[in-house]
Amino acid sequence: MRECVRLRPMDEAAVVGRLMELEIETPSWGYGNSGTRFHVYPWPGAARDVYERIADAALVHRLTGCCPSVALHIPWDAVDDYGELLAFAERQGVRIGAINPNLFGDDAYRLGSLCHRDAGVRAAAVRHCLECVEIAKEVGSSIVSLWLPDGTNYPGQDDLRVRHARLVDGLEEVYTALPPGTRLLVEYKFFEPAFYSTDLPDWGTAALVCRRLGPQAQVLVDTGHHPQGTNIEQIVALLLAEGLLGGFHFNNRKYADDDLIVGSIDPFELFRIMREIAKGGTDDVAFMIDQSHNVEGKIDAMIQSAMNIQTAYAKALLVDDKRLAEAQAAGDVLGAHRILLEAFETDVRPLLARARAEVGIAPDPFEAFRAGGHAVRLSEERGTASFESAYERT
Ligand code: LRH
Ligand code: MN
Repeated sequence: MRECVRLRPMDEAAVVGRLMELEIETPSWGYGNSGTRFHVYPWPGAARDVYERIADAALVHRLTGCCPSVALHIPWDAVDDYGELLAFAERQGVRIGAINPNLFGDDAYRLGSLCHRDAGVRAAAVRHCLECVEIAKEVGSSIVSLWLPDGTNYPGQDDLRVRHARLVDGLEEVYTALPPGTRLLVEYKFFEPAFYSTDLPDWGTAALVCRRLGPQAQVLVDTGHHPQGTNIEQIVALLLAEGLLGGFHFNNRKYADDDLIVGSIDPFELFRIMREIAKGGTDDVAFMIDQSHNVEGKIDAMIQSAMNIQTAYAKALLVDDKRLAEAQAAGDVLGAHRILLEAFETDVRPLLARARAEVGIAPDPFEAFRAGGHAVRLSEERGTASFESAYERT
């Protein structure tokens, strides 16, 4: 691993400046116990309600310095008084970010939500999205982030073109309710829970729908929602070029939508994605994490995730643009490729530690979490199973 050569001051300052601008939103649903269809293994001290989830998100921000907002999922995070919830979040030191409607957690949605054959179910789904637009207003959020599981399991089960028309009709009703400055992020996914057709399966369908809706609609790229072998950074580059990239749901996968820690399986892919971001033109791109931590601690997983994104971004910012452009112009295929590798193979931990020190953050937030005894404190405060059993052995 090439030691991070001490960059000329300007360079390092510029890199650190861009790095410190990076804001990563964490998902409330990543702090609670979650699992697979096989089992949910409870984690001692895991957050049990929206207030504890926001408190844990605030702890992650205090320890990393780069996670100032938390996304909510409705009704998982529903409360009677959103003003009180906003005040609590502000007291904790975080903003409330994207509001995620839930169009999968209701029996009525067996055959879809916005694309359901029954007008009553479609209307209920639209009403839920409009409720989320109102919640966004109440908590000062400028993003409604929509994923819908709609699809079919067998050929012939429903008419694919008619379902698309229903989708567009439903989204248009939601879009028209958006206050100025609020964006609707449209999240696609190529399969699951539907296993034959998905009504919003890929970036192309999401982009077409967003173009039809208008400028406040943009595409959300969940990095776990593509067929194996998909060149995600090329999708990102294209959506940026078209002004259609609204945000990310960062996570990583080995097989399907595994929702593992971002950069944990393929850090070079994350670097290539952040390289497209480092090239600029990404002011209003929302960097959000969307993961479920089934066997590991929730807070330390979120801290490691933020650190992995910072690491990939720091390396991406280190690419020698001038030499790269020259090699590309010269058609020097491997020369150009190696310039990218130089940056990827740079150990940016010293640079990140210096950048964190400048803003009073521990050089390694993960170690700071462990050394701070937060996990044991939270398990005692929340009266869950003794912690030693899980941690002592680690
Ligand atoms: C769907 C998804 C979506 C969320 C959910 C928690 O797979 O990525 O973003 O609503 O996970
Ligand atoms: Mn997602």
